[in-house]
Amino acid sequence: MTTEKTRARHETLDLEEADLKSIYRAMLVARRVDERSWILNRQGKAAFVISCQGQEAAQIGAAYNLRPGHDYLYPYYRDSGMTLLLGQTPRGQFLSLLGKKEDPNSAGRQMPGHFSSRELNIVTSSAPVGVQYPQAAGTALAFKMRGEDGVVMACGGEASTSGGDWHEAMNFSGIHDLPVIFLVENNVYAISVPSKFQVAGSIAKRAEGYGFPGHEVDGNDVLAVYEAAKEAVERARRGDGPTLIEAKTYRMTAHSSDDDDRRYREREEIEAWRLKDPIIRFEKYLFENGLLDEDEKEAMDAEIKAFVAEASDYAENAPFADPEEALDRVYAEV
Ligand SMILES: Cc1ncc(C[n+]2csc(CCOP(=O)(O)OP(=O)(O)O)c2C)c(N)n1
Ligand SMILES: [Mg+2]
Repeated sequence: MTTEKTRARHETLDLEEADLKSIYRAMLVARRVDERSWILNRQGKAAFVISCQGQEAAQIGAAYNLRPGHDYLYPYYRDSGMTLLLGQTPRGQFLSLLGKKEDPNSAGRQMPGHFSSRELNIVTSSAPVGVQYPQAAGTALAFKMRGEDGVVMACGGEASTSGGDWHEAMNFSGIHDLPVIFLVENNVYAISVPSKFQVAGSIAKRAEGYGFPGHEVDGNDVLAVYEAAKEAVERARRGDGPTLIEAKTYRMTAHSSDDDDRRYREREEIEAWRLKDPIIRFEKYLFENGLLDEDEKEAMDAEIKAFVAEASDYAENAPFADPEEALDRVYAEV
């Protein structure tokens, strides 16, 4: 009893110091890549940016439970933190951002945010919000029919749960006890529409109606998200079926670089959420538990900033695709 009380939170989750450092590092890499992307946009080099800032804990806490290349991920456009954790690189993200030939997602054909990797089992998203959910259910059904222990994670924003695709996927997954985890990153806005005008009631509680567990977690607390996702992934791997996780978080930037959020939300609201910044919060936990100090933090950040800058320079200098290649891999035959 006493020992249980004095154990730190991460110890009760079987996370070791190295895990915590990897998680922290992944959150910081995601943030620095994102910040750099906005600079490239303001310099007129990147046409469009869509950000993960504020959602790093939700993304990395959840994805830390996946086995890259074995499990499947159906990310949505904000999940750069998640895809970086699973093995995509800052260089690849900048190549995609700038539409270069070497872009690993689509060789410069898709908008940024359409993460895709055959090796890592990351399936590209389609333009309509929410269609990833039935696709993810289909992949989970394949795992089940083949008797394999892979799991599928499908992600989206809260507004993606207002569409019919979400219901169909939830219902089908519930009927067939599929090994799928639905992660809803509830960041309060759907472009300019606040969630009170987009979502009726609780998203997490809807899971009960489909016959499987739903959990609402503090999406800015990386350990809370990790814990919920760990349980969900274990449950799916055991063959016990789906789980819905609603991670309550906040979109710290405008919807995209084409959006002016000053028209629909107060600066004070953003400032209040900045105090709950998931990275600063996790840093505090690491400091308090003697797992990180100022010097180590500074050194890690400097190292990350340097290699992010290097990745961005590489992408800037990389060639665009040749015009003759424009239709390659778009049609089976031209
Ligand atoms: C079916 C459909 N409707 C509308 C859009 C336009 N659209 C793109 S992103 C977006 C907001 C989605 O909000 P949410 O799901 O909360 O994700 P967030 O951007 O907040 O992370 C909308 C309405 C779309 N792509 N697809
Ligand atoms: Mg949203």
